[in-house]
Amino acid sequence: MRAYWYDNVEGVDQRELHDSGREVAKKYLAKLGVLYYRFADVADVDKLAAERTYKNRDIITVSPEKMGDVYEEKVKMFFNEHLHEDEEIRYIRDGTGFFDVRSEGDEWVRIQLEKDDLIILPAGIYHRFTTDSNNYIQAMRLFKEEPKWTPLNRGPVVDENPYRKEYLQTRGV
Ligand code: KMT
Ligand code: NI
Repeated sequence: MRAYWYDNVEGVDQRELHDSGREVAKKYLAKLGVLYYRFADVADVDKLAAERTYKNRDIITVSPEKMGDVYEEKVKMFFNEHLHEDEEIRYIRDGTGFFDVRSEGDEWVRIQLEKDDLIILPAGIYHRFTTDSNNYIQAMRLFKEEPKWTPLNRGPVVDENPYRKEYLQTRGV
């Protein structure tokens, strides 16, 4: 895992690094409510899932080989800024990719993930996902019984969502 400020350069594919060269500390991610773990052993994931009452999981592979013609479309869709009314947990099993999360000042922080990285995005944080220029990631998605993580795209209505408001309140941002 490495986190850094996104460079906001336009006209460059979302899958490029967009590295401003300014690092973001793990501690700052924690302040945003974003938690990071490195687990080589799936038993550690089982423990975390049990503690947070996650009961189900699946594996998603995002690649042109797996998705065929819809790959490019999916990659664009994952990159729409959105939030969920529940936390989002991803455990990377293979490949690489980026989660971008909004900072207190509404800037993008880019989080680069690889195999054995596990990330927890809190409910209500605006974020987006993309593969990188290798166009391949495999991730475990953890679900509670009834996940409420339909993507809610950013806009005036979602800005008023109670989970968004609660997020801003608990983070003091
Ligand atoms: C997400 O939350 O955007 C996804 O599930 C994308 C694939 S998981 C790395
Ligand atoms: Ni999401």
